[in-house]
Amino acid sequence: MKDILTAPFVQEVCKITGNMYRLGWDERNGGNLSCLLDEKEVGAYLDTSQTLRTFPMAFDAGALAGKIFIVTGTGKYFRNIPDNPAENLGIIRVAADGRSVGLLWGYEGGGAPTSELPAHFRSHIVRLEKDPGHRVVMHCHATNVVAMTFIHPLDERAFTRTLWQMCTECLVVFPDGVGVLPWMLCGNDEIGVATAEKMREYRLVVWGQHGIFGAGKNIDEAFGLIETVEKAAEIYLKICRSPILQSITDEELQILAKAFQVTPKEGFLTAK
Ligand code: 2HA
Ligand code: ZN
Repeated sequence: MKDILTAPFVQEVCKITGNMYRLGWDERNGGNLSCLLDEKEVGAYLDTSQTLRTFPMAFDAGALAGKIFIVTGTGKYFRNIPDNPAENLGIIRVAADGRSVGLLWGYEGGGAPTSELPAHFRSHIVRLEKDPGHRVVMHCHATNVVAMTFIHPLDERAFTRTLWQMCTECLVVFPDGVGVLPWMLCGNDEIGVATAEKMREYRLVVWGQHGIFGAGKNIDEAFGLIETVEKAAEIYLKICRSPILQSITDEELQILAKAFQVTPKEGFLTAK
């Protein structure tokens, strides 16, 4: 068996969570991440038949039965993950009945998976239906995105249009737009259900006055979506109190979509 701490999937999570902390998006225990792993790849590092502990789940994750994920721990700090992955991360497998997860590695010292596991697992289920290559769900408290949810209408079309108008790249990076939920209590299955419902249409879901979720085929993709929205939100906050002399018009956004061969979310741009 190879040393699990040298596994690319552990090192990649360490690297990204450390970066997200340094970006200021994951203060204290803010944020969580889960990544679907390949069983064969994990098998080079761990005996995947060996369950160390079991965590019950309050929802049915049967659609993910047998699947293995690396998941950040509840109450753990992104800041501490790179120096101590074994305490702050866990590798878990969903039980055959979808009602519990078994621990294969990590959460040393009595830890458990993130409190947002319902939002993660329910989002994985929905995104895998859309795209078999889907792997990653990531949540953080991206500062400017959270700030924007205080002063911008939370209507998805309006929110997405504003973001698209802030930087030329935005429409190309997230042509599907951004789903938005109003403030809700977090850490439970209700917000998990609501988030996954949005994930049917969007790979990005903003939680009003809280943060953002991103989903993708890999960590780069999920992170890239979030950092692009965060950049656009930052520009919005810099300019929103100033007279606007010029912006990107819907016609220009249509030209952009055509040039980059992306399909903007239907109805989000005014028809030509
Ligand atoms: O894991 O960010 O939404 C802490 C949180 C809860
Ligand atoms: Zn959060």
